[in-house]
Amino acid sequence: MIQSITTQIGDIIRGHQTFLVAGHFRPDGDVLACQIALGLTLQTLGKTVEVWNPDGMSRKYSFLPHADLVRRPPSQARAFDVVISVDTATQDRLGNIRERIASQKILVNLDHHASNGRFGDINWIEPKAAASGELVHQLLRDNRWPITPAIAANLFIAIATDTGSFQYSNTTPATLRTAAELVEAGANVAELSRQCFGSYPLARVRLLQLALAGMKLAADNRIGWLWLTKEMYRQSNALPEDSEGLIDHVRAIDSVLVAAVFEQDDSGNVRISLRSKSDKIDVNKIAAQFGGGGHAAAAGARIPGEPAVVEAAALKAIEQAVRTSGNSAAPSR
Ligand SMILES: [Mn+2]
Repeated sequence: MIQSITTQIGDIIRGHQTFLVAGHFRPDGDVLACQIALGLTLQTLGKTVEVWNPDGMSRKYSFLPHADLVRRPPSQARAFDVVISVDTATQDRLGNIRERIASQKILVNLDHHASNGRFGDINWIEPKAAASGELVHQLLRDNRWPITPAIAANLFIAIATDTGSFQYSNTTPATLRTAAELVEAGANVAELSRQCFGSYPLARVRLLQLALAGMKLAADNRIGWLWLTKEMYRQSNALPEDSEGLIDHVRAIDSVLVAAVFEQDDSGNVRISLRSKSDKIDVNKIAAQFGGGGHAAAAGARIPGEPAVVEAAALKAIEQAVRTSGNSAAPSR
């Protein structure tokens, strides 16, 4: 009999004692909430567990129940029976975690990015899932492990953030059924939504204000983009984590099919985030041209080079995708 992947991973968990739950740098709601939910589950099962993120817990998601489980990796390397990597498409996105793992017997790779490099010993990659939170929920349900209110709250936020509050095209009937089960298990929709989507720091809005002042449009307003410069962060007193979701303000313009946000990082690369509103434009493919990846509707890349050069190259690729998509221009007021 062929074992289901959730039973396989369940058996690995049942058969070992020490665990690391690892997630990608520049963490979003999905990765952090999945890391906490898996950490809580492993604790309940009596396992010894560490939960590491290269950037630690972000201020934005510190409202998540048991957020204090998420730590930066310690300076001394540690040995684990099992490392579970969650929501992380490529190993390099685990940052300094990799060098802090002295040894591991099994690496479990659990993710929903189509571009995932399948770097685990066991790979459960499900691009149809809107969020890794859907997979974690399925893992718990199939193994009949308890979904406590704290776990439910975390997994609800994992899914709510990766679906833009259940608005993006990745929201399927299965996504909504999972969300319903999480609400039944104790996730408080109004309270969690207020904490997650309705309580931004003023610095984030100031950053948005500065960035929107420099917003640009091309291809009959079908492409919209903005820059987040170091000067804008300085002026607004914003943190890197405050950039999450700013792209949605460009994406939400009626005529825009592809939204982009450019940002210079400390190592001389330009980070580009891409969103597509057309099912004929796959931004994962655009990002892949620059060594990045993600999903059809949301992707990103880190591109070495001068800002103006990278911007020109990226826009050329985006324009090409928009022009060949057959989407006609719908000029905005
Ligand atoms: Mn995700």
